[in-house]
Order: sequence, then C-alpha cells, then structure tokens
Amino acid sequence: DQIGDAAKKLGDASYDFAKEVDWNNGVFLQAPGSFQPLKALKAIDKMIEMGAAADPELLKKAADAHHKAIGSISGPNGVTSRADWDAVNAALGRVVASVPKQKVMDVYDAVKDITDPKVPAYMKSLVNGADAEKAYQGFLEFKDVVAANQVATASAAATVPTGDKIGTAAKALSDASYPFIKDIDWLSDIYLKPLPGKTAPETLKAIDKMIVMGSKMDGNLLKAAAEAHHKAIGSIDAKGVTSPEDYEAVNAALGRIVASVPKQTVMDVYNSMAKIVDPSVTNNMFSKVNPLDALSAAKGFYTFKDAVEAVQ
Ligand code: CLA
Ligand code: PID
Ligand code: PID
Ligand code: PID
Ligand code: PID
Ligand code: PID
Ligand code: PID
Repeated sequence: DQIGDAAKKLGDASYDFAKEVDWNNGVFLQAPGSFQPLKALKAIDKMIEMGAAADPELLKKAADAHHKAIGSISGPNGVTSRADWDAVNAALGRVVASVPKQKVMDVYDAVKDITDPKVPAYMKSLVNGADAEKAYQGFLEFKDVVAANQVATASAAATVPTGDKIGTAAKALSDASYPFIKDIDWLSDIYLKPLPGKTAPETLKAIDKMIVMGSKMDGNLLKAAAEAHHKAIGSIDAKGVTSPEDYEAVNAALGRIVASVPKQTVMDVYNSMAKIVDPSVTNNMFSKVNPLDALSAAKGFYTFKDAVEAVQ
C-alpha cells in the first residue's frame, strides 16, 4: 500500500536519527514540562478518544509490529532493526489514517499544551542535529501520504454487552472498592517516579507482555473499554476521582477485555510486573490509604476474578 511504500522512504530519512536517540534514557519518564496532572489527563483523554476511533484490526497490527520490534533491539541505545523501524512507522501511519484528521490534531494540540517549548530543542541537542532535521523532513512527506489515505468520518461506536455475568460482578467489585479509589491520591507525581533498581530494558520486557496481551484482545471490547475511560474522565471531581457509575463501567469493560484473552497471557503480564515492582512500592501505596478500604477492594477483586475466569 501507499503508506507502506512511504514508510520505507521515511526509514531512509529517519533511521540515522533513530539510532542516535538514547531510548534507554530515564528522562522520557518525566513530564515534558511542569507537572500538570489534570492537563496531562486531558492529553491522555485525547489519545484515548483517538484510540477508540481507530480501526481495531489496525491497532492490533500496530501492537504486533511493536512486539516484533522489541525482539530486534540491539546496542546500548535500544534501537530496533531498520526493517522493524519501517514496519512500526507503516503500522502507525495506517492507524492515524483510520481516524479523522481532527482527532489527530486534538492529540497534537493537547500534548503541545503540556510541553515546555524548550523540550524539542533539548531533544535535538542530544543527537546529530542534521539527522533530526532529515528525519523531520521525512515525516512531513510521510504525513501527506497518510492524509491522502485518511478517512473523513469516525467509525461506529463499540457494542457494549449488557446483562452479562462480568457486568453483574463489576457492580459488587465497584461497591467494595470505591472507598479505596477515593483514598488514592490520583494527582500525585509519584506515578512518574522510576521503579527502584530497574533498568529500561528490564521494564520494557513487562511492557512487551502488555503489548502482546493488547494485540490478542477482542477489538470491539477494547474499543468499548477505551470509550468507558473517556466517559469516566468526563465525570472526575477536583481530586481526579470519577463517579461510582463510571467507575463500575470501567471495571466491567476491563473485566471483559481480560476475559477475551487466554489466562496465561494475563499471567505473563502479572509475573513480568511482579519481577520489576519491588514490594516496597506496593507497601508504600498501601501505607497511604485506609488499610480496611484496601483490603475490602482486594477481597472484591479476588471474587471478581472468578467471574472473569468463568467466561475466559
Ligand atoms: Mg488503566 C490497570 C490507571 C487508562 C487498561 N490502570 C490500571 C492500574 C492503575 C491504572 C490504577 C495499574 C496500577 C495498579 O494495578 O494499581 N488507567 C489508569 C489511569 C488511566 C488509565 C490513571 C488514565 C485515564 N487503562 C486506561 C486505558 C486502558 C486501561 C485507556 C485501555 C482501555 N488499566 C487497564 C488494564 C489494567 C489497568 C487492562 C489493569 O489490569 C491495571 C489494574 O488495575 O490492575 C489491578 C492497583 C489498581 C487500582 C488502584 C485500581 C483498580 C482497583 C481494583 C479493581 C481493586 C483493587 C485491588 C487491590 C487493592 C490492588 C491490586 C492487587 C494486585 C495484586 C492485582
Ligand atoms: C502544524 C503547522 C502547519 C504545518 C503542519 C503542522 C503539524 C501538525 C502535526 C504534527 C500534527 C501532529 C500529530 C501527531 C499526533 C500523534 C498522535 C498520537 C496518538 C497516540 C495514541 C496513543 C494511544 C493509545 C493506544 C490505543 C488505545 C488508547 C491509548 C484502544 C482502543 C502545527 C506540519 C501540518 C504527532 C492514540 C494506541 C495504545 C491511549 O500543523 O503549518 O507535527 O504532528 O492507550 O486505544 O486500546
Ligand atoms: C499531520 C497533519 C494533518 C494530517 C495528519 C497528520 C499526520 C500525523 C501523523 C502521521 C502522526 C504520525 C506518527 C507516526 C509515528 C511513528 C513513530 C514510530 C516509533 C517507532 C519506535 C520504534 C521502536 C523501538 C521499540 C521500543 C524501544 C525503542 C525502539 C526502548 C526503551 C501531521 C495526517 C492527521 C508515524 C519507537 C518499539 C523496539 C526505537 O497530522 O494535517 O502521519 O504519522 O527500538 O524502546 O528500547
Ligand atoms: C526542533 C526544531 C525544528 C526541527 C525539528 C526539531 C527537533 C525536535 C525533536 C528531536 C523532538 C525529539 C523528540 C524525541 C523523543 C523521544 C521519545 C522517546 C521516548 C522513550 C520512552 C522510553 C521508555 C521507557 C520504558 C518504560 C519505563 C520508562 C522508560 C518505567 C516505569 C527542535 C527537527 C523538528 C527524540 C518512553 C518504555 C522502558 C523511560 O524541533 O526546526 O530532535 O527529538 O525507561 O517505564 O520505568
Ligand atoms: C496468585 C497466587 C494464587 C492466587 C491468585 C494469584 C493472583 C494472580 C493475579 C493477580 C493475576 C493478576 C493479573 C493482572 C493483570 C493485569 C493485566 C494488565 C494488562 C494491561 C494492558 C495494557 C495495555 C495496552 C492497551 C491495549 C493496547 C496495548 C497496550 C492495542 C491493540 C499470584 C489470586 C490467583 C492484575 C494489556 C490496553 C491500551 C500495552 O495467582 O495462589 O492478582 O492479578 O497499550 O493494545 O491497542
Ligand atoms: C487472575 C487469576 C487468573 C485468572 C484471571 C485473572 C484476572 C485478572 C484480572 C481481572 C485483572 C483485572 C483488572 C481490572 C482492573 C480494573 C482497574 C480499574 C481502574 C479504574 C480506574 C478509574 C478511573 C479514573 C479515571 C482516571 C483518573 C482516576 C480515576 C486521574 C489522574 C487474577 C481471570 C486471568 C478489573 C483507574 C479513568 C477517570 C479513578 O488473573 O487465575 O479479572 O480484572 O478517576 O486519573 O485523575
Ligand atoms: C498489600 C498487602 C496485601 C493486601 C493488599 C496490598 C495493597 C496493595 C496496593 C494498594 C496496591 C496499590 C496500588 C495503587 C496504585 C495506583 C496507581 C495509580 C496510577 C495513576 C496514574 C496517574 C496519572 C497521571 C496522568 C498522566 C501524567 C502523569 C500522572 C504526565 C506526562 C500491600 C491490599 C492487596 C494505589 C498513572 C494519567 C495524568 C501521574 O498488597 O496483604 O494498597 O494500593 O499525573 O502524565 O504528566
């Protein structure tokens, strides 16, 4: 296809730049400017809306392309192979082309809003500047091909199951865990702190397992889960907490996407996360909430998982 061909040209123009970026640099965990959680949530919300509007099959292929690219990483900077670099660009170009232009621009504008104008120049200063310019010229040509292949209207909304066992179980889980949700400081910057003692390549392994899980999920249910998050963001209070109803809808939607993949795929995520999250992190989280609320939430979760497993 045209986007695939254009991605090869983009690769010619951008792979030198890709090799020069230190993908293992911890700086990428930081907010790209001053820490503004509610504005950042707005930017994430725009990404969620874009993800929800994207063609689910193309999203899965993009997830697969990322998984394959993680497998061909080499060198201290963590760069993927030239062929996989091109494949990721092609897959993302197709995802972008599957949503209306305005949804893409809304992400760009919202991210710009939380990015200090000095950040791009700083990023450029870490690589060969001429290679960054060459990559950007390549991107400008690539985007014209994407725009020429772009849909004009958004795809239909997801179909949301009703009256299913997971939906019923989600009500009980949400009742048991909403007090815990209200105890959590959602606007803290602690969630952007590095995981104690873990390197980027170690962390990437766990993210890879999530990518694999995402690529196996039922596309309609994943879209529904994204839509549920978008709705939930719309009902947050000043402390970032969504309404009980929207929280319940998120739990139901997430239970359904978990049930749409094999148990082992879920356990692979859990086990890889357990390897990188030190117990001190979990204990620290626990120390900041009412312990009875956390235990009630945990009990609810362990009951909920049986309803999920029953239809998995
Ligand atoms: Mg989420 C999970 C935040 C968008 C899909 N997501 C999580 C949690 C964290 C979070 C609260 C990971 C950390 C954790 O496990 O804490 N997501 C979060 C934010 C946003 C977002 C702030 C921004 C909008 N997510 C989002 C989108 C999608 C997902 C758009 C795609 C549709 N997210 C997704 C999945 C999962 C998460 C599939 C998880 O599996 C993970 C999670 O919650 O695992 C348990 C603990 C969890 C909480 C504090 C909230 C849930 C409370 C449960 C139901 C009960 C509590 C149990 C117990 C006390 C703690 C867990 C025990 C542990 C051993 C499992
Ligand atoms: C400017 C001035 C003009 C010239 C110009 C110009 C530049 C415009 C530009 C630009 C626009 C632009 C857009 C970019 C957009 C990037 C979008 C990224 C989206 C990320 C997402 C992430 C996610 C996920 C995911 C799916 C999940 C949801 C999420 C589901 C269902 C200024 C040059 C024209 C770069 C969507 C993918 C996992 C949130 O206009 O004169 O330069 O760049 O998890 O969804 O699972
Ligand atoms: C524009 C203007 C509108 C019209 C429009 C428009 C286009 C927007 C577009 C577009 C946005 C867009 C984005 C693309 C992004 C591509 C990103 C590629 C990333 C590849 C990576 C590969 C890798 C790895 C990996 C992880 C490793 C690092 C690596 C670590 C820690 C402008 C059309 C709407 C194409 C990251 C995965 C292995 C490097 O908006 O008018 O057309 O395209 O090895 O991580 O090691
Ligand atoms: C300039 C002037 C214009 C021309 C121009 C120009 C240059 C702009 C530039 C540039 C922008 C730019 C951006 C870059 C962005 C790189 C982003 C990389 C992200 C990597 C991540 C990696 C990671 C992980 C991971 C998970 C870990 C955290 C991490 C935990 C909990 C100035 C040329 C356009 C290079 C996210 C995945 C392992 C961080 O605009 O005239 O030159 O470069 O370890 O999670 O640990
Ligand atoms: C234990 C001991 C027994 C008792 C027990 C027990 C507990 C087991 C547990 C537990 C398992 C468990 C699993 C959990 C799994 C969470 C999985 C999260 C996945 C997140 C993903 C994120 C993503 C995306 C997304 C889609 C994108 C890709 C990504 C596309 C196509 C120990 C109690 C049984 C909590 C997948 C969603 C946006 C990466 O066994 O005696 O307690 O918890 O962006 O994909 O866009
Ligand atoms: C288990 C054992 C195996 C069998 C199995 C199994 C099950 C795994 C499961 C499962 C995992 C799982 C995960 C679930 C996670 C739910 C998470 C809900 C999060 C809700 C949020 C709501 C909100 C917001 C929002 C953003 C705001 C904050 C809030 C800010 C900054 C165990 C079946 C495989 C259900 C986060 C979105 C508005 C609070 O593995 O043997 O069954 O379920 O307002 O952000 O303000
Ligand atoms: C313990 C002992 C057992 C019993 C038990 C127990 C407790 C475990 C616990 C607990 C785990 C736990 C986890 C919590 C996790 C909360 C996660 C919240 C994530 C929020 C995010 C928000 C955000 C943003 C956002 C984007 C911004 C950055 C942020 C930028 C660039 C010990 C009870 C099981 C509470 C990610 C989205 C706005 C940070 O196990 O016997 O009690 O709690 O602002 O991006 O700015």
